[in-house]
Amino acid sequence: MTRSYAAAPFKVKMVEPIRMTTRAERERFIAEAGYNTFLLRSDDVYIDLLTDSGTSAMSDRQWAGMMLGDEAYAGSRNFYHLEDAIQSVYGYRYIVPTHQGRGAEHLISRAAIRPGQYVPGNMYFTTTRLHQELAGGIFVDVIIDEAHDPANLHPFKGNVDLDKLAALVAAQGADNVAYVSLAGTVNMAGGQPVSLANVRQLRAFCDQHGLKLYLDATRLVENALFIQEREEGYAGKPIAAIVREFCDLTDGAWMSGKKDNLVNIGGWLAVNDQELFEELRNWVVVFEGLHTYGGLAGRDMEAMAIGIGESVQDEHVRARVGQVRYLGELLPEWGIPIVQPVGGHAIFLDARAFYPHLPQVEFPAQTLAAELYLDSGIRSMERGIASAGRDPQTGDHYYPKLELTRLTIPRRVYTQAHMDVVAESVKAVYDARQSTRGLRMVYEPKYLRFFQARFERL
Ligand code: P61
Repeated sequence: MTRSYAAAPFKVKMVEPIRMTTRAERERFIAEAGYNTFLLRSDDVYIDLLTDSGTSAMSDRQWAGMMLGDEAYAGSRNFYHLEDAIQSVYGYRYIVPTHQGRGAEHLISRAAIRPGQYVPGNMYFTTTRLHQELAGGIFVDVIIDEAHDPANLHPFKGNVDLDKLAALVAAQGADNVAYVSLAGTVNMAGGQPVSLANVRQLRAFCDQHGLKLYLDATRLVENALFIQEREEGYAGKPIAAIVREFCDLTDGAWMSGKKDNLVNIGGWLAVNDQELFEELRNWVVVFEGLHTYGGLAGRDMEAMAIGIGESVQDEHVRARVGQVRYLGELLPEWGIPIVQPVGGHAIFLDARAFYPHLPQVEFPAQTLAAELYLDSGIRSMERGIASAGRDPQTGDHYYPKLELTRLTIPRRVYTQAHMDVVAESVKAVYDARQSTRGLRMVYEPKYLRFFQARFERL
């Protein structure tokens, strides 16, 4: 038997207590939170798998870097460290810091989309698509069909379907396509990777049609591990080399530093085109802050610069994805339906298969997140119909094929024993599935509704 869980390449120096609550307390907390795990207080959560965003544990070197913050309004030395780190790891020429990923998405969408243009992408992400739509773009999903099937074992379920892309370009004309929006890995598909062969084909297609290819690099180092493990010719290649090869095939990237880059806050944009850079650098001072801090403190830029270096170390990525996989291997043994193959940052429970008696309009994935919290105080996140929101053109719900509940693993935070506890709780909720009732939405915000929506039990 091969063991997939590589021991973490660190030891623990500081701890943060967490607290277990009683079932009676949790009944009250989740009702007060409108059955929405985003509305729980973190003090009332036992194991917090809401997200891996901004929840990583920083290293001692990163904390030391926090003490070296140069908090000058302009020209902070930490900005230059960050610029060096991004240029040397990701390879892009021009860098714009932002307060987090969506700040970068806002700027690139504004600069690169003309109202009415199409934006093809390998599955939507909530904030990415919203910024594309707010800039007047029309998002079109061009991911391969396999990505929409939780049980399909395709090794690169994040790949773009070139035929779908070609059909869009043929129908609308390349001039009406703003750019190709490529994410590696694909969050909403289950943290699924894109192969380098696919990016190479995509690059050739874009060159042929004069299209730009922009990358969401938020979890690219995890994508690089899958390439190392699964793609022919990459077995011995370091993660850093794979990341660089991937980026070199694209025209620019936006980043939520809160994931791969191992910081609690931060993001960036990076492009190779000088004219576009000048436009982005102009917009950043309007919405984020001066172009040498972009809404971040100097200390945050320093921590991110150091985090970028740590994030591409092979042992780190192997242990990180290995821990996710460890949890992913426990659940199917009990017949629990999850998205396969297991992705880079999370286990996604297939709520449709979990609760076949609940129609999608009764929010099965939201229900499952609430039930897990009730059982054990574990916090997860809905990634189904509530997250998908509404079509701005028709006003109707989007009905995503995937109705998932995400157990997201923060980097360098929890132990293998925590993963065992999570698995046992999922099993307990699974065993009680037949008597579980759904939810109805009683409060719905206009944008990114899932963050603040409220529900009641049916
Ligand atoms: C997450 F429920 N992700 O997964 P920002 N691109 C990608 C992301 O995963 C991402 C951003 C851009 C989060 C936080 C979050 O619907 C939600 O730094 C692939 O969060 O602005 C963020 O980066 C945006 C949770 C975001 C959500 C949107 O948990």
